[in-house]
Amino acid sequence: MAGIKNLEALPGIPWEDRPAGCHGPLWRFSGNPVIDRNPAPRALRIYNSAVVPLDGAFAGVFRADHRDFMPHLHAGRSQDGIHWEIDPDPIVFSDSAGNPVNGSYAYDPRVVRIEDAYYITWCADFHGPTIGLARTDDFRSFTRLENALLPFNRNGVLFPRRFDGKYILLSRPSDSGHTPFGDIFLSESPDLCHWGRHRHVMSADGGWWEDTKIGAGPVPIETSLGWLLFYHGVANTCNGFIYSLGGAILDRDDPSRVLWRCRECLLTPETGYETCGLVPNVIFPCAALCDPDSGRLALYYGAADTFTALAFGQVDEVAGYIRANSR
Ligand code: BMA
Repeated sequence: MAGIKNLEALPGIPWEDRPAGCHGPLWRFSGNPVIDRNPAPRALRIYNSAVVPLDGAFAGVFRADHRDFMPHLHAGRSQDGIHWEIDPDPIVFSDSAGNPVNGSYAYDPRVVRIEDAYYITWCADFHGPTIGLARTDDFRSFTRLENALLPFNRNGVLFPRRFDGKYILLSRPSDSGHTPFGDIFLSESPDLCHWGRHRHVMSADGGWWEDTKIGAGPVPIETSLGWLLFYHGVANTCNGFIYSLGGAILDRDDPSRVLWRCRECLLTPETGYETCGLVPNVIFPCAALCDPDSGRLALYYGAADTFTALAFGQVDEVAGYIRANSR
């Protein structure tokens, strides 16, 4: 059994029982997509977005592609984690002196609670894509911190607690375009400003489904077995990239050590909202909610760079599946 550690109870987690005939460790929500096309006046699409529990309900930071195709981050709120009210305008980030410091684009956010604050990491514009970092307490005002890393980098994901006082960040060094390579690395910081002691975690050297690049997805989930990490794994085909969902378990004390990595993908694009959209065949996980009492998991993912969708599972079953099918 993989018991969930260091998370508060979440009895209101979105949930639907496993449908008959589903044999994998995860199943899709029958109400998908939870965010459809044209979800806000300025947004054509919302996908690759992050949600967290907040004050008995849910809050999130959403990737909203505006009508000129430029991605921006919008805040949003929900009572049930399924029906979302998205702010009409992008988040305005301020520096510590209160001056606005938005860049030209912002996409693929993750949100993590560490102690008493929420931190957002995203792909920010700094002479090319790199990892932006901001803090909020209420999802209404947001303070921008220093960018974590140099360009080019994407898929920055913070762990939800410190290790010996140090913050830990996963990231995926990349190029400035639609990167045809990519491994997951780890960096640590004493203050969320200075990053170092970089370590390699995993390479895109798995099976055919993930032989092009990989990138960390939601904030890792601490279990008694280790850190449950969902990630996207990318295959290249004559018709372009295919993004599937993978799973691994990292050592609890040293998360640069991979204990188990599933040799199969856990979900691959197969339903209409995953195979048909702006970019077909993309499952891009960015957030996971867990209830430690029931072991329930609700995984949020972007589908086909167009929709936001939900999948469900039981944490101990998923972790057991990864371990049993480890490469
Ligand atoms: C990646 C990022 C993601 C996107 C994916 C598939 O490089 O740009 O935002 O979902 O490609 O297009």
